[in-house]
Amino acid sequence: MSTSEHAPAPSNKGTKECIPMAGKANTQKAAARSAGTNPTNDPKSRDLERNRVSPQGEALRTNQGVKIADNQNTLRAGPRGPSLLEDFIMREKITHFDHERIPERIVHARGSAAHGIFKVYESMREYTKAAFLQDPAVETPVYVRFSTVQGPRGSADTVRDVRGFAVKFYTQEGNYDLVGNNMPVFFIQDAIKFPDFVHAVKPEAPNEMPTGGSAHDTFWDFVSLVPESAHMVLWTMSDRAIPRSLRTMEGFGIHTFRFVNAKGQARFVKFHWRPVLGSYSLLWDEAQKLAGKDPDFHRRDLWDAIERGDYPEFELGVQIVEEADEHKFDFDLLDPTKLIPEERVPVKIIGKMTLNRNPDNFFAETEQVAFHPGHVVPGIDFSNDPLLQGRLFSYTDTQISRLGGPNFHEIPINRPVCPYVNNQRDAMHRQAIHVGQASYEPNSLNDGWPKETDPAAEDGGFESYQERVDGTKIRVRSESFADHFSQAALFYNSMSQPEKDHIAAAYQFELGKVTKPEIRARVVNEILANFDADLAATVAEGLGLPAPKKGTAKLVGPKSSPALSLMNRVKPGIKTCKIALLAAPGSDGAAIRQLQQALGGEGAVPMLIAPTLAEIDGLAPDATIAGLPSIMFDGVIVVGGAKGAKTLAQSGDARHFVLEAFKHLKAIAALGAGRDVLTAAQLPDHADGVATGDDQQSADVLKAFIAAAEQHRVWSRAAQAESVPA
Ligand code: HDE
Repeated sequence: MSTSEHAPAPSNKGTKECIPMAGKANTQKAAARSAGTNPTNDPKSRDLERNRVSPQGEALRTNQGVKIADNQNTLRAGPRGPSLLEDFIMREKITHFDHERIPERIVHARGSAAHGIFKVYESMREYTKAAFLQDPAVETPVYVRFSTVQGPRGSADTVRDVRGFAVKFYTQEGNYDLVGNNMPVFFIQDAIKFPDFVHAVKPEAPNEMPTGGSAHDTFWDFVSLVPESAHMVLWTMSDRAIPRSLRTMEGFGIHTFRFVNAKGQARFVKFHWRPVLGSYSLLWDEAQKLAGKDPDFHRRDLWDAIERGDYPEFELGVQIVEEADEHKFDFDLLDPTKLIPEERVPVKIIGKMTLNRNPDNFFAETEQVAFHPGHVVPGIDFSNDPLLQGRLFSYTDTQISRLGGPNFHEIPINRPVCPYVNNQRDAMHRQAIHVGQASYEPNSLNDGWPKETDPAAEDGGFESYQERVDGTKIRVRSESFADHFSQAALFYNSMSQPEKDHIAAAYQFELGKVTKPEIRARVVNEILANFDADLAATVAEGLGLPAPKKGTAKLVGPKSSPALSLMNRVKPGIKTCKIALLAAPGSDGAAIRQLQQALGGEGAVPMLIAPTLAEIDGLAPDATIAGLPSIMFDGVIVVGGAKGAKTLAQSGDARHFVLEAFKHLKAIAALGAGRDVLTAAQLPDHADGVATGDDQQSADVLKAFIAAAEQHRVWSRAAQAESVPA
C-alpha cells in the first residue's frame, strides 16, 4: 500500500490492548466488569466522562478494533482496476457514513445547548418533596437546549418564532425535564389540534416554503380560523419572538403543574426562568439581516459567552396557587392559552441555573438529547391541562422513531445519574448487559430484586397525586376555556408604544406575505378587532383593507400587567454587551487600549473593528467591518486620531456602520476626530444616545455612552432614526 499520494500518518507502534469502542473509556468499563459491578448502577461507570472518546494517541481502527494501515485508497484489482467488494474497511466506513443522519425533530429541529448546574436558594420543603429543591448546598447538573420551532436544523437563528427552552435536571431521584418555551402561553388548548397547527405553520406542502417563518398562507389561514390562538399569535408578533440572545430570554413551563410535599399536600405551580442579565430583543430589521449575515448568531453568542467564562445565569421562579383557589381566576388555570398575571400571583424566585460548559459533540449531546414533560420526580406532578396531557404521550413516541427505538434513555446524554434498574429488556440498541435469570417481578430467583419503594419512605417511590376525578366520558371543550381575547388585550395594553408599533408592523409584514385577501381580512376582523380596535385599524390600513368592523368579544379581567413589557425587564450594566471600537490605521492606539480596558472592566466585550485586518498602532483588529457589521454589536465607539478618522469618513462601509447603529437605536460615541465620521455619515448633530467629545473628554464621553448602552436601545431616538436612510 505504498501508492498513497498522501503522506502516511505516523504509524501507531504502541502495544495497546485491542479495545473495540475507545481507549480509556473502555478500559474503565472493562475494569468495572471485572470488578463485578453493573454498568447501569455503579456510580463511577455512570459518569458521562466514560463516554467521551478522545483520538489523542490512538491508532485509527475499524469498528471491530482492527488497526488501519491505509485510509486513502480503496482495495482494487491493480492500480487502475475495479474496486473489490472484499474491502471491509471501505465498506464499513461508507456504510456508517450513509447512515450518519437521524430524523430531525418534527418541531424544534434547530437548537443549541449547554451543560450547567442548578441550585435552589432555600429549601422548598413546604411546597414540594422534590429532592433537588430541598438543599441550597446541592448542585444538580443540567443540560439545556434552546431551539426555534418552525425551521429545519439548518435554518437561521434570528427568524420570528417561538423559542424552545428545555431543561433536563439530572437529579438524584431521576431525570426531571422542564420542557418550556420563551412565551408563557400556547397556540392551542387541546393536544389533538397540535398536528393541525404544526402542519399549518411548517413550510407549505407543495414547495416547502418558507423556511423558518410563519409569514405564509397556511399559518394565517389556520390561526384566523382558530381564535384560541389569538393570544399566542400576538406574543409571536411581539419583540419576544426575536430575542437578542438565548442568554437573555425568559422561559416558561406554560402549563399549570403541581408541587406535592411530603405530607401529600398539593399546590398548583407555574414555572418561570428569568435571565439574570435581563431580557432584550432584536429589531426586525436586525433580525432579518442577521439571518443572512450570521445564521448562527444565537448559537455563536451562547457558545462564545460560555467559552469566555461569561456563564449565562437564569433564576427559577414559581407562581404558586393553593388548590382551594383554583377557581378564583377569571380564566381556567388548566387553559394553556392563559397566563397568571404576576401582579395577581407574584413570581417567587427559588434558585439559579448557571450554564458553564459547552457540549463536546453537537450530535452526541444536543441532537440526541430527548426531553419529555412526563419526566418528573416525586414532588412534581401534572394538572389536567389537555395540552399537557397530550404531550405526556407524544414525547416518548417521537423519540422512538427519531432515536431508533425505546432504549434512547441509555444514550449518555439521556442517562439518569441515579440507578435505573428495572425488568425492561432487549429492543434496538440495548447497551446494558443485564445479568441474571429473572427479568420479571415478583421473582424469587433474584431474591425479588429489583423491588418497589414505599412512597412514604425517605427517598420514596413516585406516587401520583390522588386527585379525585369523576366525569362523563365526553369530547368537549370546557366552557371555562371560551374567552380567547381578554388576555390578548391584557398583553397588548401592557406594551410600551415602541412595542405596540413593532407588533402592528409585524402583523402588516406577515399578512403582507399572505396571498389570499380573505385570510388577511379574517385576521383583522375576526381576531384583532376583537381585542384592540386601534391595532386592527392600523393593521388594516397597512394592508389597504377597509376599516375593520367593531369587535364583539366581551373583555374581562385586568387591563394591564406591566411585568409583560420587555421595557420593564432591562437590568442595569453592560455586562457581556459587544461594543465595536471602529478604527483604521492612524487611529489613536492609546485611546483604543484605554477603551478596551475600561469597557472590559465593566464586563463588556470590546472588539476592534477596522476596514482591513492591518495592525493599528501594534493592535490587531478583531474583525473587518465587512466581517462583523454593526448588527452584531450592542454599541459603537468611533475612535479618535485624524488619519484613521479620515480613512473611516471616506469609507462607505464605515459610514454605513454608524448609520445602521443609529437606525437600530444603539449607543454611539465618537472621540476627537472620530466625530468627523458621524458628520460624514450625515447623522443629526444632536441625538439621544450619541455621546461625543474631544479626546481629552474621553472619560465623560465613555460615561455617557455606558449610560445609553445599558438601556440596550435608545427608544427616544426612534423618530429621528426613522428619517435617516440606511
Ligand atoms: Fe413540544 N414537541 N409539543 N411543546 N416541544 C417536541 O419532541 C408536542 C408544546 C417543546 O429541545 C417534540 O423531542 C405536542 C408546548 C420544546 O429537544 C414532539 C404538543 C411546549 C421542544 C412535541 C406540544 C412545547 C418540543 C419534537 C401539544 C411548551 C424541544 C421532538 C400537545 C411548553 C425539546 C421532540 C428539545 C419538542 C410534541 C406542545 C415545547 C413532537 C404533541 C405547549 C421546547 O414530541
